[in-house]
Amino acid sequence: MGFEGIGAAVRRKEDARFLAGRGNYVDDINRPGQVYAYIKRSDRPHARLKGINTSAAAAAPGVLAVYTGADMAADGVGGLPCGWQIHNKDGSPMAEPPHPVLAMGKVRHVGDPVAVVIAETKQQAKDAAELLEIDYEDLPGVATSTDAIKPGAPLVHDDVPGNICYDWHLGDKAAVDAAFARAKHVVKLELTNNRLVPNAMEPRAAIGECDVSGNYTLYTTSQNPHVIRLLMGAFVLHIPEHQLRVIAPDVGGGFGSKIYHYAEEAIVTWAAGKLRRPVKWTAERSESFISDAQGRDHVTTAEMALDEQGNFLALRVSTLANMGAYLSTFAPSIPTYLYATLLAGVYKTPAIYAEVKAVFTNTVPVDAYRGAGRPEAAYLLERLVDVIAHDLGFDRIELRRKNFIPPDAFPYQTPVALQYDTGNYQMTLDKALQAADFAGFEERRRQARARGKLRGIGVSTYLEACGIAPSAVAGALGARAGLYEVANVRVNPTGDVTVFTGAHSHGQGHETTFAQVVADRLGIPVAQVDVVHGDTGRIPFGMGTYGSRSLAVGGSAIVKAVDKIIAKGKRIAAHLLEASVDDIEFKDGKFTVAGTDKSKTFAEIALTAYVPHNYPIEELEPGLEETAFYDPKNFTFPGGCHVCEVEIDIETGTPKVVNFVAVDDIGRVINPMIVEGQVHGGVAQGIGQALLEHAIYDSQGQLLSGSYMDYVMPRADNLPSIHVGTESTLCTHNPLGVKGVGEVGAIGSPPAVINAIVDALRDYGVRHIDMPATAEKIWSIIHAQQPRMAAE
Ligand code: MCN
Repeated sequence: MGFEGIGAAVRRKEDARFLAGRGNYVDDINRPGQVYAYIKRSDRPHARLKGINTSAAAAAPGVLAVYTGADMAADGVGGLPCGWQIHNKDGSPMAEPPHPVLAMGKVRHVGDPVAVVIAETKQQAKDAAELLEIDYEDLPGVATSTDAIKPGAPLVHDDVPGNICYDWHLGDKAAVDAAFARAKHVVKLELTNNRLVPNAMEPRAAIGECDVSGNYTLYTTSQNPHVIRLLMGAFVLHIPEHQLRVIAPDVGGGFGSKIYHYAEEAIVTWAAGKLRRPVKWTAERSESFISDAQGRDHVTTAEMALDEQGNFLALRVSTLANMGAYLSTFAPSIPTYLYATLLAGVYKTPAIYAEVKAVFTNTVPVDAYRGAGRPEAAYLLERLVDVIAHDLGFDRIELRRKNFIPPDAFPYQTPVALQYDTGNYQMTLDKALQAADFAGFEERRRQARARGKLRGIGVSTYLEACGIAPSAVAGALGARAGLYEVANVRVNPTGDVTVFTGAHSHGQGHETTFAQVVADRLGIPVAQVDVVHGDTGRIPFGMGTYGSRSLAVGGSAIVKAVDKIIAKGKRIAAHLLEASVDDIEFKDGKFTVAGTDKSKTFAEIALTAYVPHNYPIEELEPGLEETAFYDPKNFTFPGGCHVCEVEIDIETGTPKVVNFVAVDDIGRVINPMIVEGQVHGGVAQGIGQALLEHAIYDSQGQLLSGSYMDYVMPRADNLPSIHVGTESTLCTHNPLGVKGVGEVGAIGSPPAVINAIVDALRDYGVRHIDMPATAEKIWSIIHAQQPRMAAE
């Protein structure tokens, strides 16, 4: 056995089953007597629901039941709750309209669930749903946030005037106004952050089950089963938590879209109770496009005030955030506390003021998608810095260096609430520029031109906050739940270990990295540590996985629990070795009396704990199992530099990423191979957002890019070989010194890509191009005018 502890590139334990097709996903699970749900969804963006005739569908072969919103209301089923409350500028709470599980009175987006048909087979349920007679009265719809706030725009919710969910702000407006008044330069940029469809590899699925005693089990594709149990049990179905078990087994990716409590989970659980048969639902891919929460969708105006030398004096930001038709579980927090608080980025801008209006539209609800708020902030800043350099003639690298928070300024208090603990932005920039051979770029540009290609290079120096979050801070900011994490570490009598974690792994490799953390601390092989997650019946509690929190928060809870195990082990060893507990040292899996060769192995201590023939039974309970909660003092603040090099084909406008370098400071690295994979995945999604992906609605709210024919996912040939480097400044407030990595790729990369595209098009007078920078958009720019270069 080679070194397997912290820092070792241990191969993923979970791949033994995943690579052999032996995963156990929700759709792989079939319960005895199981029946199938098909959900009839609105095919129109906005309509009054005048009536639903279910009789033909109910009489169709194999059908057990057809339910509508009225049936659920009659049973006292509540609406889907929102987990975060934002307050308006005047202190009043945000508009929080009801979100019925099945539509009541109106449908508000394409995909809004209208009725559920339950039948013996999936096909029977689907066929019967065709027989539902739904009497809709179409209403005018509205799809964009800019249209939704226009006077006279259709109201998505009759009692939400102007479609405004909230009008919120952060920062010191007076200081910003004063800085703008005295500034030598002001540079303004308007930009949109395109709407995305998460597209996890495994579509969502759920099975509800109810036994004779009224005990419910829900199998679901969730990133946080305990939160689903809490929300669904307490607010929607009113099932006591001890009678509701939620299991999220293997989950094939989530990227945020599986955090939330969705209608289908409540539907199958409730229907299982009514029918006393297990009820299964699995989304079809096209259904996922209109029923999974989508991501981003910001329209922003940003202005920077600068002095003559290019020092940033103040930043003013105004953003419209499209919430979609209803508030998804975390949605209100994304364009506020996960976005505006990040607007300092890596820069020492002294004054910042941001206003955010969240707006309802007739579109699919929007919520956190990989990065959640932080990509929007990083994109805004890193585009703005390049535009400043362009407009005022500064060197884009020197402008960044000049405005960086210097390495000796930490801890650094930003003007937008966050206090960064550590970072070194000069270092990551230097390493990335070197790895990308930035200095040699102009020669590559020249060579490309000779081949008929336009070549550009783009840099982004981003920062993010993750490892969500200190509960007290989150609570003060409107979170309705705590954000700690829980670990239970059970040492079995023979010295192997089972770790029960409240985090959930759905691609991140926790079974391996968490085992490494434990193995490292206990001096035992990784194979001796089993990590259990995703089952409220086995794990004490948990807040789940999102916001790149699992290692920093969940891993820290594991460390705390392991440290309690070691402390107890020392007391047992002291008894066995007839020494004082203060003299016992624990190292490399052995408890030793300091300065002697008297020792006991970890396995011997474990066995003694369970077979207490010679044990301090008066002072110590037998067994070796500990639970710990960890509530972080602060977020962690990964930052770094991404450099992207593109080539554009002049004939077709097709952009190709030819080189990508990501140098990220993620604190101490547990498993470099997994980290590299996480960065690769994030960068792939960032390149997808920058060049290809776009959820496009027509003006009324009909989704036009609702399948893979129209919504372009990045494919292998859109991606270069990605160079990943990690440079560390250690997090100062968690015991591992780690920062999160799960989202950095998706946060740092989009501005690097767009900066590279704009750089490639510099001879065409391009100042900005909105994402996605498709071949069509680029072709239009190239062919709309002659390049300045050619004209000169
Ligand atoms: N890690 C490490 N050293 C560090 C930081 C992390 O070895 N310094 C390891 C961790 O132990 C873990 C992995 O890297 O195995 C990711 O850790 P972390 O940054 O804590 O992120 P989470 O585990 O909380 O995962 C959430 C994050 C988010 S928010 C999204 S979105 C996302 C992502 O992870 N969704 C993913 N990566 C994904 N990867 C896959 N395959 N599928 C998804 O849905």
